[in-house]
Amino acid sequence: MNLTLLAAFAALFALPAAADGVHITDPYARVIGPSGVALFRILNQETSDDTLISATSPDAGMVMLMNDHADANGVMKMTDVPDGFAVKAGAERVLASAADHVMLMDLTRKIKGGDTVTLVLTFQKAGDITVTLPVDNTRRSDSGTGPTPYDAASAK
Ligand SMILES: [Cu+2]
Repeated sequence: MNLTLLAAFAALFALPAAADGVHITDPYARVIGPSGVALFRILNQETSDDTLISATSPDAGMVMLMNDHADANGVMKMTDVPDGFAVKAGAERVLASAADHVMLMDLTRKIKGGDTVTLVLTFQKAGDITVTLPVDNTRRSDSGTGPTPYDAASAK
């Protein structure tokens, strides 16, 4: 049995009956040339904390969890987040363009507004959630609470 399976079994046995999954709401992406940014809300309806630990995409050569923030001199910096995005039990985390985001690099094809990109989000406990994100290069608002046709959730 590999580690992923072990983790899956451990998660299964740890899940209380009332657990209702991890939800991704109102996901969307913006692209500029060969890179893009993916934004969405993470709603953790489980009774234990979870963390988005990594992401991959068939549409990008590299995907990174990143954070924009001001450094000690007030200069905006973008750094990767090796520990991932933690979401407390029952809580919601909003990825926003000037803060937490998922960065798509080395896009594998020409992507324009109106297209969609696919992201596979890997959570420590909830496992993989595949999300289809509409590309909207003009949108600047944060992801809303949904429902939208692009919402996704962890497997039950
Ligand atoms: Cu970035």
